[in-house]
Amino acid sequence: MRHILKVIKLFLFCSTILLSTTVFSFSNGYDLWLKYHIISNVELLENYRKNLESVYLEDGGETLDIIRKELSMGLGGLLDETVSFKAFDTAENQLIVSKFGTLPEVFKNEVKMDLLKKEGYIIKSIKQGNQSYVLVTANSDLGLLYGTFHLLRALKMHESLDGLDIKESPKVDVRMLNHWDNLDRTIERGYAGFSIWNWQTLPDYIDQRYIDYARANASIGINGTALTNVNANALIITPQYLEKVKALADVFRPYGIKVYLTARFSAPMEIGGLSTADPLDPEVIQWWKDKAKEIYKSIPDFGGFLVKANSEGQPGPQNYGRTHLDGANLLADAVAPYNGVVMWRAFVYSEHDAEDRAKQAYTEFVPDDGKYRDNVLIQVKNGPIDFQPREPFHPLFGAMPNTPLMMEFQITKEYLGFATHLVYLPKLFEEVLQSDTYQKGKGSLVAKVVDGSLNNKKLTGMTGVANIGTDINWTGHPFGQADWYGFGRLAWNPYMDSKEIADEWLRCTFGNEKQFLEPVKKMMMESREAVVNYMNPLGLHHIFDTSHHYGPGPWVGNLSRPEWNPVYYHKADEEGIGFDRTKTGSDALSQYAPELEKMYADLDTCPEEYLLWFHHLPWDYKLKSGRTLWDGLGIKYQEGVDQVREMITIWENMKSYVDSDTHHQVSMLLDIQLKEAKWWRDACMLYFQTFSKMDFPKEMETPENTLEYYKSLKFPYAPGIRPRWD
Ligand code: BDP
Repeated sequence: MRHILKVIKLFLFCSTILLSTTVFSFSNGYDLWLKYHIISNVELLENYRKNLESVYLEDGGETLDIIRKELSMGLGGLLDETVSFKAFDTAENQLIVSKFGTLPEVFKNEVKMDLLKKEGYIIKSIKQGNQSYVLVTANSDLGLLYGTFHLLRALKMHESLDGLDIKESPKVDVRMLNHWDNLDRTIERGYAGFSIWNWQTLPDYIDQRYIDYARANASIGINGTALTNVNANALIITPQYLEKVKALADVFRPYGIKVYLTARFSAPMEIGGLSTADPLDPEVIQWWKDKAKEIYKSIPDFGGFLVKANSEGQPGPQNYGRTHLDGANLLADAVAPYNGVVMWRAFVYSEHDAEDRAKQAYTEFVPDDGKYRDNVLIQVKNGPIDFQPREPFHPLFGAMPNTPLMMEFQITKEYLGFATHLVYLPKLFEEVLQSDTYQKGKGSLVAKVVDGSLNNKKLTGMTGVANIGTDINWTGHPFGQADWYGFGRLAWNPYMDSKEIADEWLRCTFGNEKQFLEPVKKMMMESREAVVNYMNPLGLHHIFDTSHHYGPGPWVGNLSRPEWNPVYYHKADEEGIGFDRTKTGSDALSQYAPELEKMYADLDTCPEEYLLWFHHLPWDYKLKSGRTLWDGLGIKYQEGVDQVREMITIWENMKSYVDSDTHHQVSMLLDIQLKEAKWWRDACMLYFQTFSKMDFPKEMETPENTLEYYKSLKFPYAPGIRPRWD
């Protein structure tokens, strides 16, 4: 009877598949890449059902319960069957999920657990007699959870169960998100609603979002979260808030996620009643030790502190004539007894320093290389300025062999079109990670610095400034989810190919239809170059309108701090445009390895995408194409606009593959992107024309408005504006 019912069910399912084109439902996007729809390939479905008749899952604590739930939901949904959890059974094809220690004896010789890190796992298909098994094993519960997510992903991607032989360990230890969330729930540089942390109802009310957040992060291997803005508020480490933080830490723990907090350097004064925050003052030292003790008492696995000090108005050790080293080691000593770490940010520059902003972090940090405590990670942004559409890698990555350096990427799109532009960021992340520092000769990739392999580092980390908010789909733009996803995957393995990540994300989020996957992947992969072209081509940078960074503002030159003015960065004048960072200019190039310095300094070998980053050149300078720099600039801006048009065409053709609401949503966003790409092209080219005094190249469309019009645009309520620091 059961068999007949199964056949009827299968028949009905097949007819639905045959009668309709596959339309993928993104629905409202809340479920991210973790939706479990029935496998659409009928043959494969039958194969999976046959091979996964039941599940043997070892018993255990909370993480094992989470695995059970995920498998019920995942296998249940994908196979459209109720999952049967059973004891180990030699008469059935089973999925075995068990730590190596508790693995049924018959499997112990099948796997080699050596070299598997605590969070690693093995997935293997095994034949024993007439039965076939799929084995997920690890040394820890968390490894099993990661392995389970991997297996479910493989099924969603229609991978074969035959011959599975996967061994995975994360290459980076700390894989975290930084939330720039304020206690009033606004988010600095957040474009997807308000903060998901509801401090008012915590600790008593546990929003389902916290659990779903943890699950989503665990599914991509993220194991840490800094809950609060780097422009920190000391209140977060008062007892009133720590109780709330503890509630979140309790939710995240079984998902393997540790909580970190931003420490305001002046906290001993603001909330501790001391008269100083001098890092060498005995009372201050004791205060931080006591604070750490208090935190670890309620959150025993507290990750540690993230600190922005003496940067953009934040307090720090230099207020007391001390150094970053003094500050970082002070906090490191406080958390060391509990295995906590300190992430000390290298994003520092000062208005009192006339040196090129791109050089200042190096000047501050390199002299102390090797002097930081073992539990300090210096957290370095990917580029020397500030999360621009394209920057060369930060010179610190090639210059501090004796200190662990943590990569900081920005997932939220402060400088890449907010949550309205489709820009696939893993492509940018990959470009940075694959850059060669030449620190130990050719092949000294940034990825090798980050994963510690270049200089044999024990502690490693990668962080991403989150793009998550209360929007129903978490990230505002449906494709913003791919950036969160891709960040997690690259933090796990910084050598992954961004195209492969796009493929995974699309298959897990939308489905496996080839006619959909290929064009949409192409659209994602090209989107990064498009934004560079229509915002900051040929090495231009930081020409955004001031404060909110929404849209172009290359004309801004009236801000009190020189390095907050776009004119500081493009240096356009009657002669030409660009920032001379060679020996004749700021000499920032000398902070890179000699091989790179030579390559970038020489106009014949400097890649054109970094031309104006390193050189100030005349408007009639001849590009490789034979055209003048001025023409080339216009052509690039135009190319960016055309690339967005192409994205629109691709998406238009995808109508039959995506549910109509999501399709429409993305279409509207792409239209905004096109409008803003033109805005960038027209505003920048009209402004630069006031210096070049040359006609636009024939390839460029005529600007839609006047320069005065673009200059008059004001956006006092643009989202994500930083709170005033004074
Ligand atoms: C800049 C942002 C600012 C941040 C700062 C940082 O404009 O809001 O506070 O970076 O990273 O990109 O500290």
